[in-house]
Amino acid sequence: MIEIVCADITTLEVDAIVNAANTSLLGGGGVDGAIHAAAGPVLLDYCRTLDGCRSGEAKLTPGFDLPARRIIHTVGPVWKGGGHYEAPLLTACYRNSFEVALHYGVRSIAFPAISSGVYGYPKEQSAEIALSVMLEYEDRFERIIACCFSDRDAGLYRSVLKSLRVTQ
Ligand code: AR6
Repeated sequence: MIEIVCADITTLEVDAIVNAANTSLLGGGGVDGAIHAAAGPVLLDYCRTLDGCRSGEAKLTPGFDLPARRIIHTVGPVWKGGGHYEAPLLTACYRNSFEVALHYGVRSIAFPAISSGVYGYPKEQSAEIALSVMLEYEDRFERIIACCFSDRDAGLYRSVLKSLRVTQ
C-alpha cells in the first residue's frame, strides 16, 4: 500500500525512514540535516563508524531520538544532465533501501524524494523512478510512504502514481 503524504519525515512513526544523505554519511542540509537534528548527535557518532556510502547504496542505523526505529541512509546521484547513470543510480537507491529494509524486518517505511533537492534531479523524472520501484515492492510491506515536503510535490506524486497504475 503506497501512501503519498506531505510531512516532515522526521515526525513519522514508522519502522524506518530513509535519508537522502551524501557519500560521507556525516550530515548535510535538507532532509539529511533535519534527520540528524531530530535523531540527536549520537547518530553522527554512529555514522562515523560506517565508512561512508557510495551513490546508489544504502546503510542502516538506529533512529535514536526519532519516532522511527531505524534510518536507512542512501546516497542519490547528483543530476548532471541525465547521461551520467543518474536513472540507474536513483533506481538503485530505492531498491537497495527496500532490500536493507526487508533484511531487517521493516514493515513500514517512508522515503523522501531522493536527489530532487540540492542534487537537482528533475522532480517528475525522480517521482517516476521512486514510484515505479515502490510499486515493485508494494506487496512486501504494510506501509510504503512517499513523504513529500510540499503540496505541489505531493500533487505531482499523485498524478505520476495514477499514470503508472494505469500503464501497469
Ligand atoms: N522531510 C521530508 N522531505 C524533506 C525534508 C523533511 N524534513 N527536508 C527536505 N525535504 P535534499 P538531495 C525534501 O536536498 O537532493 C544534503 O545536504 C526536499 O524538499 O534534502 O538528495 C545531503 O547531505 C526534496 O524534495 O536531498 C546531500 O549532500 C527532498 O527532500 C544532499 O543534500 C530531497 O532534498 C542530497 O541532496
